[in-house]
Amino acid sequence: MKTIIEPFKIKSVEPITMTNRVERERFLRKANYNLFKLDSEHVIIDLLTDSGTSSMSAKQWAAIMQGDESYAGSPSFHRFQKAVQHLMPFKHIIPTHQGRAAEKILFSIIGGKGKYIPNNTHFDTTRANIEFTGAIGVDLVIEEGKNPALEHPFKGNINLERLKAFIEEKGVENIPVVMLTVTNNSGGGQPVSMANIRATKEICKQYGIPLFIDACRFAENAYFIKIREEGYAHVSIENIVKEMFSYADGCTMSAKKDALVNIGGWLAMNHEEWAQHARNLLILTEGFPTYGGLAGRDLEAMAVGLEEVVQEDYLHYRITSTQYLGNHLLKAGIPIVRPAGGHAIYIDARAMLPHIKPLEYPGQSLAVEMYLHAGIRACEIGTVMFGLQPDGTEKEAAMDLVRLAIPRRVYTQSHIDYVIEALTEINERKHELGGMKITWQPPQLRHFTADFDFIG
Ligand code: P71
Repeated sequence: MKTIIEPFKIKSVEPITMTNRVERERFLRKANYNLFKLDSEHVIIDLLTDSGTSSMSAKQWAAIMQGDESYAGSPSFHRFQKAVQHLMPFKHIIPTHQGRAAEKILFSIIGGKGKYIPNNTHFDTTRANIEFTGAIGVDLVIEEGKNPALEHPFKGNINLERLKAFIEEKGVENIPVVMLTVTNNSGGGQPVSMANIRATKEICKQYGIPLFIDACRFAENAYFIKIREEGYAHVSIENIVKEMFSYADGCTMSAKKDALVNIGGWLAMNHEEWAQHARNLLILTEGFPTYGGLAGRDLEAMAVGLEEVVQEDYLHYRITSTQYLGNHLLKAGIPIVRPAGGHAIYIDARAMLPHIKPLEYPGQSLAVEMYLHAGIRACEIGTVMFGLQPDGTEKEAAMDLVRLAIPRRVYTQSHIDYVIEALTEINERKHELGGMKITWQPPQLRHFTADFDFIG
């Protein structure tokens, strides 16, 4: 059979409120053309993020009822710990309420002025937590990873030569860890190959530097290894995941992605002293080490989510349905970051709307039109997000993208067909789209709260 079906039946549904263009114009004007400021009830298809937006399974909801809410030593913690260690056999598993809490704790321990943390590409919360300590985050993704139109099976790979040169230049003593983000979200949801993880570990070993994985989308990365890397076609996803983590000394995790839950995360590692220190900080900010800012029921939901996310039928559907969206957009002549990512399709708005200058925010203009035309909410990842410099000046970002992030197990193929139809129609009259301006902005992270208007 060629048709890829959702490998689940729907037991419980949430209504989508249908709106028309006139209503959406009113809602968006009220939100000052910032999609983050819309009420989600006014959105028809919400592709703002795949984080925390998954549908949980009947088995996860059942596990929630098993949650033991004891302050200390809950059996829910032990079930959670066992599920994590089954895939990622680190000695210390420290639950946190989400990914950035794990990052905050880790970098409070190992960051600081004069330190450098290399990665393929740091996600923005990771970079922000590194910089908050005075350390510097460095992106060393391969050159192919920076070219949106170029096809390469593992565009998330780190540049091994540059990593080595970087360690030599800055000195081992100034690099507390090397990181790899799987899949590379900021680089288009692109995977890292097993060979690249293994070679990164070799370099780390040579210099005595621990390797940490930003594990958010580990299962999607494992599936790409299975279908694209020689020698893995017949290896189970579980064993691919175990091999990936066998090269690492620790990980940070936002369970809001590949643990299929709405809230949760963890920090894991083998290092005894760092773990001791991390638990002390955890008690200070998140909670006791057997719940870490979560309820016992959340730990149960993560334990079941980790079993479900490595199932091959699920991953086949997940990756293939994202590719389905990407392929149809390409067929309609819409430029996207290629190949399709695991969790999202990134439209190259700068290439699609060459008549809009980067400083007039082509990505924002496209995202706004997607909402007005069809009630679809996407996220600008470009000059709005990255263009504001610390000195208050503005500069065009490396790319102007619009991310269509796909929540896990939420939308069916007809929802995706609706998105394809809407974008095809917008593309046919793309010359009508105009530039935008910012009428108010905060000093940092302006994309969340800035006000916009059309130019002219
Ligand atoms: C995404 C998010 C969620 C998000 C965060 C900030 C602004 C907008 C959206 C979160 C990630 C991530 C990676 C690779 C760490 C985090 C933080 N991604 N690493 O893509 O993608 O996790 O949200 O649980 O704190 O929409 P956290």
